[in-house]
Amino acid sequence: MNEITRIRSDFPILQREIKPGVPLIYLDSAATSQKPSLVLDSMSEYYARHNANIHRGVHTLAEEATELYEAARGKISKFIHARSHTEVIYTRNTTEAINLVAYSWGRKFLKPGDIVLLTEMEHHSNLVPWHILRDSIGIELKFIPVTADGLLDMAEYEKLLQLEPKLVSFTHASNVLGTINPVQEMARSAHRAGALVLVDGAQSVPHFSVDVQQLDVDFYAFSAHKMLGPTGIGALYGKRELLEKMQPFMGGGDMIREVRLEGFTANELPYKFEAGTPAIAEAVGFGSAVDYLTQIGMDAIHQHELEITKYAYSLLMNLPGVTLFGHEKQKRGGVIAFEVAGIHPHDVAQLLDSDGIAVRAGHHCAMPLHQKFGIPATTRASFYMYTEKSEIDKLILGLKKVQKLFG
Ligand code: C6P
Repeated sequence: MNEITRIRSDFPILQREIKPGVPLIYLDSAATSQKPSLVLDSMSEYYARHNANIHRGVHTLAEEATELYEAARGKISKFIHARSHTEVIYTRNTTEAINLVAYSWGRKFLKPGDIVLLTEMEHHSNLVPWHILRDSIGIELKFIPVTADGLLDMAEYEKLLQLEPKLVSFTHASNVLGTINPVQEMARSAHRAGALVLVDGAQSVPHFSVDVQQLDVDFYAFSAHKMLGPTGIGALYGKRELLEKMQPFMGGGDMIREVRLEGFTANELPYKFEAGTPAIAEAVGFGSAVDYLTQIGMDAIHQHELEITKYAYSLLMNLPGVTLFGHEKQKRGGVIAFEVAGIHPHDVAQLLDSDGIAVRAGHHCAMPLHQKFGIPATTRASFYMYTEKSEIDKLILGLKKVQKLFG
């Protein structure tokens, strides 16, 4: 059995047929990844043997559940190379992690007229929280432009830094262009200009090794469901000294040390930001996802995806009538968004689905980026550790069939 066949056998859903005789070809991992048995089994085992509420009981199950929940945090912290597990806050997803920073840091430390610097390639989850903050406290938003070939305009970035923004917030990897941004270099420049740095890691942590200390970012947000884990849980990494100074995000149980009728004292990190009963089984699944990724090795995963992406890019590029977005030669992540001349992306995706091929069509929650390129929508194929070259071949055949059908 070769490595990819062995990996695929760990994912029950990859054995599925979409209809009799039509196997699933899952090319939508940027939307959400599939889950290996290790993750599914750990969650089912948690409910079958250890289910209880955490941090609240002294009985055996409560202690076991708490231990599992915190052990998962430890694994996640190690995975992204945080200094301490206290710098890893569980959130619902990347979106909530970014909203947490906008609310808990932004509302406390930003004043009217302060600048937050974003980019034109952001997902809505790194745009709208800042729009909301602008509308409520009067901050100003500026955007690093995207070049015609899908990279951030670094010269323009350096100029925008002269405006002394308080925060630079940008994606590590674009979910449309596949661009991998130079985080370390950008963070260095931002810090030199006196700004903090928030990175949206939704499309990076799942695909290559991330070291938040080496990158020297202040905040880093990601979701479990894109990295083999369950939906409903994600994480925010934050430097301890910043998290300490921020106001709580939501109020309720677990995030307090003491409550009086007149007020409360916030709990220590990371609990200060985790109000109410959290997603416990999901945290356990998140921890198992990290175990699985570590076992395969992030460098091996990245290498496989680079190869698959290069293969897909070269075949798609040579398909007449197909236009690809993003940089051709730049090392890029495993997503390729494209247009098929004269055919709406939804029709492309629907017809591919009849051959069992799952791709995404639409603006991929990056409407401003699509507007920039003057198109309402694209079709997007995205890859992961379990994607095989034969699946790319089937995508190409599927696209030729779509083109033939539309004449
Ligand atoms: N992009 C896609 O199909 P959540 O939904 O919070 O887990 O992740 C949001 C998010 C943030 N940043 C980037 C770069 C993303 O790609 C995503 C999710 C999915 O592209 C769903 S829209």
